[in-house]
Order: sequence, then structure tokens, then C-alpha cells
Amino acid sequence: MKKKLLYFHLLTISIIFSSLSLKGQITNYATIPYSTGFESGTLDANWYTTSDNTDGRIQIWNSTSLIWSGDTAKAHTDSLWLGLDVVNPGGTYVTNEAWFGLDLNNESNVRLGLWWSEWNDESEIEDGIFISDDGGTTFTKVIDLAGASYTDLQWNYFDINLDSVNSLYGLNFTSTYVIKLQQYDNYYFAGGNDGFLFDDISVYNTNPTSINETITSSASIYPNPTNKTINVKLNNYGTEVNYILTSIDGRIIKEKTKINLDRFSINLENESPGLYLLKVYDKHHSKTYKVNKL
Ligand SMILES: [Ca+2]
Ligand SMILES: [Ca+2]
Ligand SMILES: [Ca+2]
Ligand SMILES: [Ca+2]
Repeated sequence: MKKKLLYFHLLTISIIFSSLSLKGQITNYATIPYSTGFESGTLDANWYTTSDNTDGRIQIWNSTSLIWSGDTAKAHTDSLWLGLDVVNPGGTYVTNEAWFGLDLNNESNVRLGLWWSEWNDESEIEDGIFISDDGGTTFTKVIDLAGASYTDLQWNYFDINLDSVNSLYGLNFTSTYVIKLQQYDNYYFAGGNDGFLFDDISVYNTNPTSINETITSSASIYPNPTNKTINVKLNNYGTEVNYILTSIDGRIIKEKTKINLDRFSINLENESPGLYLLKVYDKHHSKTYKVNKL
């Protein structure tokens, strides 16, 4: 009886252990600044890729090797890019995952910049950018990559404020921070077709180097939420103030430079409802505010 029980415990422990060891497949976590344009032709040690069936394909492609119906898939920069699709002849739906690990312990003011394009990829809930702060055990989707809303083979830039993403989704900068690029579809790039292309990925720190820490700046943003206009009143900013308003997925909505007033307004009447990030900055100060458009 005792022996049986022990065996049962060992079995349970080994099952738990083996299921845990399937997670956390990243063995290297890059420090920042980190960047890759895939020009070495292989994924560096910070990456891990997986597909939920053998039809999934995640590989680095050459810009000139994919031509279909008069279109050529080209790198954003230089020759090579990372592609997620399904092997020819397709037909089976696959979830492709490309992870990369970052050591962001004690970091702040971190941004993720990346270029993405797609080829006739349908929009599914699984398509997007996901983040884990626990080595890939749990992921949160932070950006939709909805292929149907974008022009095929046109590169789009995302510049994502990870501090804002963290505060929005309750994530933290840890030593096992994972960014997952995920694509779900059932055909291959040229001829089918479906697929995601990625290039020029960077994770970088925007800590200003010569900030005067004793001067605190702030801006009053009102009304917030708003359905029309927001007013911005500046406190302790210098001259030549700039602002940049982005959607939560990093698309620039509005920007203005060298404002020499201590208050100004931004018209949001024609913008869709949702959360926006307003960065207000001058030479020595920079602060980002959440703006809620109703
Ligand atoms: Ca490249
Ligand atoms: Ca898709
Ligand atoms: Ca498209
Ligand atoms: Ca499809």
C-alpha cells in the first residue's frame, strides 16, 4: 500500500515536472537595448518558436524568394525577415508562436518597436502580440494584428510603450519577460495565401540622460474621458513643448511640435472611442498620460 502510494506520488510529481518543463522554453533573456533585423539568417539565442501542429512554419525568408500574383514579399530593411505561415499546400489551421525573451528587471521607460506586414491573412482572435512577465507561463494579448484591416505586404510600424502596457494589464518588468508574436491561419504565403512578416524589432529604453530630476512637470488633461476635445494645461514644462498622441497599439494619431503656450487643445471628435496615450515633452521633461475617448 505504502509503495503504491509512493509510486503514485512520484508519478504525479513527474507529470507536474514534465508539464512545467514544457513551459519556459526560452533559455536566454536579452538585456536592452535589443534589436534584430534577422540578417544573420538565424534566430538568436533569445528566441523560441513553436506551432501547434506540424503544418506550422516559422522561418527566416529572403526578400526575393516569395512572388505570387505579381507581388513580392520584401524585407522591411535589407534582405531577410521572419515569416509565420503554413506549409504548402495548406488547409489545416495552425497557431504559430515566435517568442523572444528579455531581462527587464528594474527597467522603466521601455518601448517595443517592430515592423509587421501580412499577406491576405484573415483576422482571428489568436492573431496578435502577447506578453508574459513569468517566462511564458501565462500570456496577455496586448495588440491585435488583424490582417483583414491592413493592406497586404505593406509594412506597418508599431512603437509600443511597455510601461503603459504593463500598467494597463497588470504586468511587471521582470527578468523573464517574454514577447510573443502569434499568427493563426491555414494557408501559405505565396499561392494561398496567408502569413505574417516581421522585421526590425527593437526593445529600447527612453530614459532621458540629462533630465533635471528636481523639477517635476505635469499637465492637467481635461475633460477626461472626453467625447470631443481635450484641454492640456502645462505646469513646469519649458518652452517648445511637443505632444504625440498614439493609439494603444502605437499608431500615431496626432502630433505637434514646438508649442509655446502653457495650454492647448486637441480635437478628438473624429477618433474612434477607446484609450489613447498622450506624451507631452520638452527638452528636459517627458510624461505620458492616458486619454479616454468616449
Ligand atoms: Ca531584415
Ligand atoms: Ca489570421
Ligand atoms: Ca490584409
Ligand atoms: Ca486563411
